[in-house]
Amino acid sequence: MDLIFPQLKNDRILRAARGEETDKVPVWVMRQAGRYLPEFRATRVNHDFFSMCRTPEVACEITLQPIRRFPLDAAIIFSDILVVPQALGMEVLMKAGEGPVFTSPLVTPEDLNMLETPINVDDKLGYVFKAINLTRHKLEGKVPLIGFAGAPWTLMSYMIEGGGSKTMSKSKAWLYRYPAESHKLLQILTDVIVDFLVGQVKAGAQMLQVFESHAEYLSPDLFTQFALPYIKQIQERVRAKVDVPMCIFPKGGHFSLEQLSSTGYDIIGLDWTIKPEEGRQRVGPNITVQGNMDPCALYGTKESIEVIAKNMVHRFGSQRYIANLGHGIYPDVDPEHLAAFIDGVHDA
Ligand code: 1CP
Repeated sequence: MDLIFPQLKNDRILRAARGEETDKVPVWVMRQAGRYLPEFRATRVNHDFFSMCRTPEVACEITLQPIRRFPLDAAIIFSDILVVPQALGMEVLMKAGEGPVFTSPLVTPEDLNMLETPINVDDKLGYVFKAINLTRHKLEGKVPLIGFAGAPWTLMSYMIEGGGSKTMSKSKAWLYRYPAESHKLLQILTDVIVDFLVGQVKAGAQMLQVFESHAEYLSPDLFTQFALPYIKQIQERVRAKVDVPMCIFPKGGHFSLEQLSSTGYDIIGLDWTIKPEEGRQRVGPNITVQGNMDPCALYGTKESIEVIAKNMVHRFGSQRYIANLGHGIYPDVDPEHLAAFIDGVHDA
C-alpha cells in the first residue's frame, strides 16, 4: 500500500470535527454511494453486492460516484457493516428487495462456538484496507475519506435475527436470558471492530463513524449495560493507536446522548426525530453534532428542500456542525434533490 497521499484540498469536515472554525457547513450523506444513483445501479447489475465490497477497484469506483456528481465535503468508503460478521465466519447474502440475510444465524449461546475467533483482520478484511488505500489516491485530495464499522450491539442483533427485524425480540431475548454470553459476543465483536477501524486509518481513512443503528430498540438500561461500554471501549482503544476524528451515530437513541457525550467521540450523529436545539444542548458545547434532516424531506420540491436545509443549519448553528440526513438516503430519491440539499446547506 502506498501511504503517500495527494494533499487534502477541502478539510472542512475535519475542522468541524475538531471544533475549529469553518467557512461553510460541511455536508455528507449516509448511503451517498447507493441505489438512488443510476451509475450505482448500472454497476450493481453486473455484480453481487458483497463481491463489490471485496473488489477494491469496484468499491473505489462506487465511493467516487457521488463525489463526481455533487460538491460533498467527504467520501465514505463503499462497504457494509456486515463484513465483520462475515469475517467471523458467518455467511451473509444480500438479497434483492429483502436486504441482508444470514444463512445460519446464532440461535443459542452454543452457536458462539461456530464463530472463528480470534481472527487476523488483515487476512479477513484486508480487501477493505486495499479499497480505502486505492480510494484515498483516486480522490486526489478532493475531500477526506471516512471509514466505518457497525457498533457491537447492532452487529450482534443482525447475527441473531439473521436479517432485518421489526422488534429485535430474538437478539433482545439474549440480553435478558444470556447476559454473560451476550457480553462475550459483544467483546468478540469489539476486539475485531477495534482492529478493523485501526486498519482502516492505517490504510488512509481520515475520519471514522461507528453505526449503532439499532440503538432505538434498547431501553436506556439495556443500552447502558450492553451498548455504551463497548462504544466507549472502541473509542479508547482505537485512539490509543491512531489519531483521527470519530463519530458515533446512535439511531433512535436520544436517551443516550448525555452518556455518549462522555465516551470521547468528537462527533455525535442525530436522527431526524430530535429538535436541533435539543440535540445540541444535550451533547453539550464540546462535541460536534451531525445530522439530521428527515430523509423523506428529499421527496419535497427542490425549493422546499433548500428552505428546510437552510433552516436546519440556522437552528444547529454554523460551527461545530456537520450537515447530514438523519439516516441513509432512500433508493427512490431523485439525485437532483440531493443536490438541492447540499446547495441549501452550503448557501445557508
Ligand atoms: O455510501 C455509504 O454510506 C457507504 C456504504 C454503506 C454503509 C455506510 C453501505 C452500503 N451500508 C452501510 C452501513 C450499513 N449497512 C448500516 C448502517 C447504516 C444504517 O443504519 O443504514 C446498516 C444497518 C447496514 C445493513 C444493510 N446493508 C441494510 C439494512 C437492512 C435492514 O435491516 O434494514 C441494507 C439494505 C444493506 C445493503 C446496502 N448497503 C450499502 C448499500 C448501497 C446497500 C444497498 C444494497 C443493494 O444495492 O442491494
